[in-house]
Amino acid sequence: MSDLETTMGAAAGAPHDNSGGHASAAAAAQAQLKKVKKQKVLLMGKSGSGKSSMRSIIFSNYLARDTRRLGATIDIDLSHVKFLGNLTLNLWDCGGQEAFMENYLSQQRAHVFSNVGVLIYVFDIESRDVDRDLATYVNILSALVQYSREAQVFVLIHKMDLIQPQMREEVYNQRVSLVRKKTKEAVAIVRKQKPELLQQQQPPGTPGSTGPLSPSSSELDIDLQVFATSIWDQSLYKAWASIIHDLVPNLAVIETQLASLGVAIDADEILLFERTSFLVVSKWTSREGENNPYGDRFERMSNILKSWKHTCSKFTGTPRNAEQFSDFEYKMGPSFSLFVMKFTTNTYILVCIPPGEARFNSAKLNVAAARSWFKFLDGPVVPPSASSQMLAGGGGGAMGSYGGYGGYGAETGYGAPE
Ligand SMILES: Nc1nc2c(ncn2[C@@H]2O[C@H](COP(=O)(O)OP(=O)(O)OP(=O)(O)O)[C@@H](O)[C@H]2O)c(=O)[nH]1
Ligand SMILES: [Mg+2]
Repeated sequence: MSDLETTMGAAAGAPHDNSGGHASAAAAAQAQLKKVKKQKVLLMGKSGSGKSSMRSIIFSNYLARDTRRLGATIDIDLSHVKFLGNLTLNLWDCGGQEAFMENYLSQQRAHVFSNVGVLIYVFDIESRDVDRDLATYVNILSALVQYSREAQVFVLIHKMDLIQPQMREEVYNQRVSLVRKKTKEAVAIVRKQKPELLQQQQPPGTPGSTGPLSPSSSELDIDLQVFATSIWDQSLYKAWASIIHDLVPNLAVIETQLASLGVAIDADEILLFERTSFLVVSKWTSREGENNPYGDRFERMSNILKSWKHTCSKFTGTPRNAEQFSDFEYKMGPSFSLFVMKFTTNTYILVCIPPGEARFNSAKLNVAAARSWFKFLDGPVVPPSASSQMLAGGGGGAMGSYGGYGGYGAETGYGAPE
């Protein structure tokens, strides 16, 4: 295990790393680990398009069939979702009935569209009034660009299960090209309306501000990501994992640590899941593992594990949001072995390795031993002064530098709907 600790320590910038070049990298990594990130996420789209359904399945352990009981959202349903110890999503599920939409675009405009990190816009593929849906989308996007031009935009073409399988690709592609066209239109509208709109943005020089734009500036161009989704299959997990991926703090550190662990235990693949949603936070694949022909295996595993969790709940009589299992093993004869275990407070880890009992057992022990190097996933690390107190007389053990939930507490409820 000492080799593993050395590799992992270097990756995390652990306190016992004394080399000059590593020291600054370590300091940067440490500084990054201390941050708690809050992100305002707007979930918008026409009434009945499936926004609350998705949110309930991903974050509140609903089964797809339970969503039939959901009523229409009145105004804005605001929830604070703790995603890992150092990321909180302020999820604004905005009821999509026309009267509400008009209100967001007029009276509540600044309130709704300011400080947005991510907009998730949901289109119901079965909607009869596509033109009207697209017009609303353009209005919403214009308001977003006006108040939060750095926001990321994800469009979900939803309820794809209602389209015949052989038609899906064609229908989806048509809709995507329409959405892209309308996105450009929205950007053009905002460009035309400048510079008045720009005056309402953050003044130049404030952090995150890119300053005034020239009329020819391309900074308003939106990096749009579009996904085909349905609550009835794993596509939902693919889309939401992509949305979450860019928001996860310390991603570079997580990826480096995961790669070090993967190499140390000679794994084929490692996936790190958030414990409630089972969304993939990060993954590492060996060269051998990259030959795996199943490109959708990550979201499939999210879906399978979530279903497994629900099944455990059903047969043990425990609530669905309780922790349902700590360990899951699967040995596929001479092909591969796999285990999923509770990793840190906020995560599960899946490890896929070549077959062999000894290899399997030692990988499990090593993964358990590597836990302490991922403690930062459970909250910001304690400041260096407190950390050195913890280390006093201790000698730089793995746990020494991480302080669990330090400083992570009550929600401020930023921007609760009026
Ligand atoms: N077939 C199918 N039905 C879905 C899907 N997603 C959601 N639904 C159904 O669509 C209906 C409306 O879903 P909601 O999630 O309440 O819609 P909403 O977008 O939140 O609506 P508002 O709150 O009024 O804005 C529910 O009966 C869901 O079961 C899907 O992927 N496929
Ligand atoms: Mg709703």
